[in-house]
Amino acid sequence: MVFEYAPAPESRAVVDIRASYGLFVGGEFTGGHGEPFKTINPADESVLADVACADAADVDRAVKAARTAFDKVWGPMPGRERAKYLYRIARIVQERSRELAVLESIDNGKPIRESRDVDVPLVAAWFFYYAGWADKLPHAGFGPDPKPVGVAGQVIPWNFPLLMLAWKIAPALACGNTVVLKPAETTPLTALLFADICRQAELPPGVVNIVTGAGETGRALVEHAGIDKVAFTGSTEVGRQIARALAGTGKRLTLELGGKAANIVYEDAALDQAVEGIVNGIFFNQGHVCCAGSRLLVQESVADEVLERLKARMATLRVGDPLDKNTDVGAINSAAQLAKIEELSESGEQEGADRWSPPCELPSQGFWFAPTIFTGVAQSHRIAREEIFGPVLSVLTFRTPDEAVTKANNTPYGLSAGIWTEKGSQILWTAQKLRAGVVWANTFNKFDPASPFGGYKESGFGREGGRHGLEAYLNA
Ligand code: TXE
Repeated sequence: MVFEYAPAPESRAVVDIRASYGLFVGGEFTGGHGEPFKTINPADESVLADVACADAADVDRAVKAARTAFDKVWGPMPGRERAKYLYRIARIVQERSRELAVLESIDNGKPIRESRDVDVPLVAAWFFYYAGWADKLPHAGFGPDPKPVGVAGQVIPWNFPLLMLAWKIAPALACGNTVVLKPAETTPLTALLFADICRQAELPPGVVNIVTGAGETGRALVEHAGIDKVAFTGSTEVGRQIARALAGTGKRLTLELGGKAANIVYEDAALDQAVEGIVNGIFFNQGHVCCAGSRLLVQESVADEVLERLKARMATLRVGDPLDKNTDVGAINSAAQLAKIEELSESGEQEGADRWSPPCELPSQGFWFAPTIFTGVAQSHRIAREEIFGPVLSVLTFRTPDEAVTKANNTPYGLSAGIWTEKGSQILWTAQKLRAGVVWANTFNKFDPASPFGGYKESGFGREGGRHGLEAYLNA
């Protein structure tokens, strides 16, 4: 199947999707012993490819390949040599960026403008950034002789398939670890294209292994005795299961789980800028973002004004074909996720909140949900407490800064938050009181490889990004 994306002649990208894809183990693409599964295009429900499924024996092969590569090649290799491979991977990602972006949009449903301008450039940035660390570890305050942890088992979700892969693989490799990574079952294709990039970069076999499959494959990986460190991004529920399974095993663990971020708008904020931040905070990537600004907390005195401007802005959002470069909001990643968003939205109506969406014609095939806001939301409503992970914003109001902070912190999660005000002192006061791992001021959803990212409370523990992101992968 050939997909062509050509917004302009000079940026033509052709992606030829093979009928079937294998696992990547020990530098080779191989079959799996589990039942192959289909990955579909969520924008039209067409089948993209059959993908091999790794069972426990396949996972064992991958872990052994990673161990051999760790012991014989990658662990002993000087940091400056490892850096060369990471730089090479970063450059190939840039060279093949259009192919990666098209494949990501087809398999995930996200708009090409996001995969092309955000996801893929950040993937390259992550590899460039951690390549720069590889030869500096002994001089960076980690101790005189920091050692890699060993073999890392990494399980990632479907909302940023390539970017989550880069967040996991780049720091692990920079520190001298080898990895076995499992992408999500609804978005396995770009991880396998990345495996091809590893081959092209002549990365030694076994340093990166990709095992595809669903939860059973993930479980076999994280529970494998040959794994030294587990890194998981996904639902809080599965995070809990993994933490329980790993208790007492001595394996290192980092968890990046769900969120219910508050985006706080004070009355003195630059309102148009704040409205852009609210829209970006919840509708970027269809709201499939763990740090999405899914609760708007707006000061009562400006609430009507903000809502009016927000609705006017939402009416301009273009929902539709992910491969159209004018699209703002793409497809929901899966039927299961769509059902979850619908169910929670219905609960919002039943519990008494007011639902609003701009007029918007959704495609008849595929998984779609119109950008939606709920007003009149109480803190006790499910839509104010549970992660919806879709393009749905719950609006609450507050009178005083104390009330804003109390409401913002009234959640079991603590991944991110946003503050909109023209007063520097108000930003500092609020940021200090918020129990969230990332706090943005007068912006939202900004990511940089040098910034640590991670949560408080049920959003997990450990930090990814920056110098902090190395700590999880070093015995120092
Ligand atoms: O997550 P799962 P799902 C939230 C979001 C979403 C909900 C459910 O609210 O609606 O979770 O999404 C693998 N051992 N987030 O069901 O199941 C699985 O194959 C090991 C927030 O997709 O957690 C996939 O690769 N691995 C989140 C990965 O875990 C297991 C991103 C995530 O899937 C496993 C995604 C097991 N027992 C969902 N069971 C975020 N923090 O960004 C499943 N997996």
